[in-house]
Amino acid sequence: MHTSKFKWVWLLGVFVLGSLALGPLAPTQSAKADVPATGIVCTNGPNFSLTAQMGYIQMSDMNTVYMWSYGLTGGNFQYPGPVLCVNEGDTVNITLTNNLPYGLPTSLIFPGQENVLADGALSQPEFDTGGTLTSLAKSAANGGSVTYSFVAGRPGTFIYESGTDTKTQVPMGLASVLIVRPSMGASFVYNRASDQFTPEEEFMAFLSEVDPYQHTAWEKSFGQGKNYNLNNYRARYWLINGRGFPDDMADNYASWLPNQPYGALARIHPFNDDPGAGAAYHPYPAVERFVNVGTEEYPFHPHGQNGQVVGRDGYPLAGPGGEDMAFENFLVNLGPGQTWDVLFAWHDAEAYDPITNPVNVTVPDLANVTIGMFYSGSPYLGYQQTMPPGTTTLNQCGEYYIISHNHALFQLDAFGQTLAGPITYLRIDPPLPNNCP
Ligand SMILES: [Cu+2]
Repeated sequence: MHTSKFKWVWLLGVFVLGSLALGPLAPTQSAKADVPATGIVCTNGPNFSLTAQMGYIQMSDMNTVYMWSYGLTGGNFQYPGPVLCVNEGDTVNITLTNNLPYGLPTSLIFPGQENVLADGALSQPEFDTGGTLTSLAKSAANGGSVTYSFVAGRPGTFIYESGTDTKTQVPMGLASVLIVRPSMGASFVYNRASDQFTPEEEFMAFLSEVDPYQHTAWEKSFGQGKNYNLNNYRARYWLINGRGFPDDMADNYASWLPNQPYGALARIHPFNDDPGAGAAYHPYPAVERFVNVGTEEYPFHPHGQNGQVVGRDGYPLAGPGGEDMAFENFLVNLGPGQTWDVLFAWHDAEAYDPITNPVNVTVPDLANVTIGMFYSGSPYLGYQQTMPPGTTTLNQCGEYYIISHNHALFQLDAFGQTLAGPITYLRIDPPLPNNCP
């Protein structure tokens, strides 16, 4: 009786603290009931209606930046645009409506897709009367629309983006992700048994950058962007899934980021493919789909474990005879325009346990350690301990957090505010069942 009452009060205390003081960062439930708090949010095809339009996003230095991006037609402005998910072999139809400001034309290109049609005819480059290339694909006049269609011929992670005035329109935000799922099933990256992953552990790192002077020029100069010289382009913000740190840790559809719906926290369970391990562990790894739509290399750097690189640019890594050429690597060094597909897992390799297998180093005195905001108070997965007076923690159930970030450290920046760029975390929950919300 006393125990259960105590538990209830304790839980209530955690809940109130969580909601009031610590709520925004706690990765619990998504603001949108039908969408999981973490992981890729697919808009499923094969038919889509997108609108190119202007809007604003919030940076982690609290600056607001004017953007162009895609939203679902009739829906909200969002950056990045919807993640489009289709199946291999689908005939994909995407109607683009052009609501960009200033009468600008725009178009869509689909790098990696072949024989793309625009309103039923092969989508071709456009030239002005002087013969200068104006668009890589058939464009939609302002206020008009074009329907692009293609057969999704092979699985992988792809970019879709503007093919018109690309030096301006892509960095202004007109780029997002197309995922083609293989015929083997939605829990495979490619048509290989070794590419199977845990479906609820599918993540995206959509990496991009913003030069605020370019964006302000378009916002303020009545459509000419004329105060901006492209030769002076220099990114000052770097984002992951359209957010900077710590906003990127927040749930998908976090209420205070109405135009930046995609979080970047990777939340997984320990991996163990031994059949005897049972339901406490996941028998397949997680997958992260990395995408670079910026102008610079992004050497992304997940701590804690190597990844298994299974594909790049929408191709499985395979030799001429189809041999599996997937390789294990620490760094994921994305060039501009690249996509990488990387499987990863967290192994409970040493099986540390406070009673049966304690960590065999002396834990320093509390006075001599710095306690991070996600620490549980215990070095053991699944355990929480009382923290020193005055210390609060965002830890929910004894889970681990491992940093995962861009390793070009100058890019960890929001217009001069350091440690505010593409940094996120890997969260490892204790084996199931656990007390995690
Ligand atoms: Cu690092």
